[in-house]
Amino acid sequence: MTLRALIFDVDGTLADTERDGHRPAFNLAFAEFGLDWEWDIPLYGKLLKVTGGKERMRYFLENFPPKQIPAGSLDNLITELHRAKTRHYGELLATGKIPLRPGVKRLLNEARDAGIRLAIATTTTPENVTGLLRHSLAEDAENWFDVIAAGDIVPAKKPAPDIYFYALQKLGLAPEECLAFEDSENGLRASLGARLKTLVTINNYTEGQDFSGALSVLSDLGEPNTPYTRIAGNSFGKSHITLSLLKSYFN
Ligand code: XBP
Ligand code: MG
Repeated sequence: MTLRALIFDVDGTLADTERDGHRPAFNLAFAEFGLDWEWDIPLYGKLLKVTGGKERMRYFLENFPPKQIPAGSLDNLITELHRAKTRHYGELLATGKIPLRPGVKRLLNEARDAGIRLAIATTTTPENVTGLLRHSLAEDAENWFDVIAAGDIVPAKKPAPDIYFYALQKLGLAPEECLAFEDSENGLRASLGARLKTLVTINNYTEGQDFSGALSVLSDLGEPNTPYTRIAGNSFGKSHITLSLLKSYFN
């Protein structure tokens, strides 16, 4: 089969959004609602077990119950908190201080030049994706992607494969024609569940997770002058991931 499309996860893969983007945005939303909940860096690492911001808040309340839980409908509270969190996250993105990870822009440009299609498969909201693309990649970057599969468009979030099935269906491609990029075990379970070859680039929150089944596990995509570090799998003997290298998986 020929490689026809690259499908990217967003959080942790395109950019290190979790620690310095989503986490502070949740905390700003909690403060806005007069809640003394505070998700510090280690706690957030535990909460990342669950994908989806609304689902994560529910998991927090059930497993790390704070002293202060307002009366009334928790579902409504979570919906409103998530709306506020998404606004704060958008404002953080607009500062342009959340850069893309090494090699991401280079590889996206290379794929576009070669006519390889691009797609997104993420559990975060569509506006968070377009905000990141606009502020960290290019003003028109939303149009670089044929499909942006995001958020509640499928009911079951990663590690369920549904968001990848959705992206494949919209692309009109078979999994054998695509390659996925992920940073987390939950993400990898989702992409492998959709039978996608997957390359993993880790970050501080996901190092040490189980990445069995990945093509390769790397520190990042690398750049010509700042090579990636190989954690597992094929090292290719290269410093950075290129399209021709990815195509070698399809021969
Ligand atoms: C990302 C997530 C998201 C973000 C927060 O997972 O789990 O929930 O942390 O985004 P993945 P929302 O990278 O596997 O897609 O608050 O918009 O859900
Ligand atoms: Mg991710």
